[in-house]
Amino acid sequence: MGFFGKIFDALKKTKESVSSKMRLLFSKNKLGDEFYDELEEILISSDVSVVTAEDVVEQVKEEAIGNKVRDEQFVTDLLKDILEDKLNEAEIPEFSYPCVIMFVGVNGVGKTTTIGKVANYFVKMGKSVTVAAADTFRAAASDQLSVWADRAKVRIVKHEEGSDPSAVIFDAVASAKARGTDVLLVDTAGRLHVKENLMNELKKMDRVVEREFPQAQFLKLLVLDATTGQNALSQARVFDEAVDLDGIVLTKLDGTAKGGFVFSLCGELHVPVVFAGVGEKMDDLVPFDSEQFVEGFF
Ligand SMILES: Nc1nc2c(ncn2[C@@H]2O[C@H](COP(=O)(O)OP(=O)(O)OP(=O)(O)O)[C@@H](O)[C@H]2O)c(=O)[nH]1
Ligand SMILES: [Mg+2]
Repeated sequence: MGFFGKIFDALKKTKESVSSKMRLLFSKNKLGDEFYDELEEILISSDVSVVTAEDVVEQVKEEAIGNKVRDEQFVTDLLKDILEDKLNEAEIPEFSYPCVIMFVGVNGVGKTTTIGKVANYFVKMGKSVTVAAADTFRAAASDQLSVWADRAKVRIVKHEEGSDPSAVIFDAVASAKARGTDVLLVDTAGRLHVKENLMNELKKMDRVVEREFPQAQFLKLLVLDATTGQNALSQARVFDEAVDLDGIVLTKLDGTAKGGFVFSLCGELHVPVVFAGVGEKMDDLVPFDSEQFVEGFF
């Protein structure tokens, strides 16, 4: 791991792309309308949404004019501060125990892998963990989760393929309550956010936890593939409407050059990023760090 940490290292591709454009911009332009237009374009090209890019550049403009300073370092530092403020607009929830965390998201974003990593994260903190295989839809989904449960050395509750996911959650909650488990992690089937029946199924699962385990902290985390870019925002909006998200896990940060949508997630949707996945192995997960993310961004 490098000096700044895993999030910083994972953003290498993003940083290369944004930094070279920034260098070019500073080399040819004085601060002025053209400069700010190009700055906005650079942000948008790394998947910052138009709304957020406009807002950020407007703030840079105001500060820079007010301070009558025109040097590169000043503008860069200013930009970093403003971007970090965007990330901090959504507050990361603190875990309290017992706690149930349900992982939702579209197909293949990394939900099951993330549960393996998060299980390991809590085990290392000395917590007891159970995972629930409520993806009863995809063939062998529970086998995949079993492999992760073995690796992290945690219990798994599972039913037969094709059974009702809410019934799995019901049993897993009963078992967690009976054993005094600290953390229950629920895997769910990948679902397209545009499929209404699948989103309704999610609401049903949500209600089971609310009803059966009111004394637990209940967090719903959306798993987003960081290589998706701005489409991730519309996924987040729809899942947030369906189950009221508490946070995001950003996966595949190690392969993306499109991390800019994260500023809009926090700044426009006010949903915080809780964890970041930076590889395929069990230890490749870190609590999100906004300062590191901004430093890694450019
Ligand atoms: N590079 C990288 N790969 C990841 C990361 N997280 C998950 N993956 C890979 O993404 C692929 C899909 O992961 P899964 O965990 O099966 O995704 P899922 O969301 O459970 O998929 P479905 O259950 O089919 O919806 C696997 O090949 C993982 O190894 C990450 O942080 N970095
Ligand atoms: Mg899965």
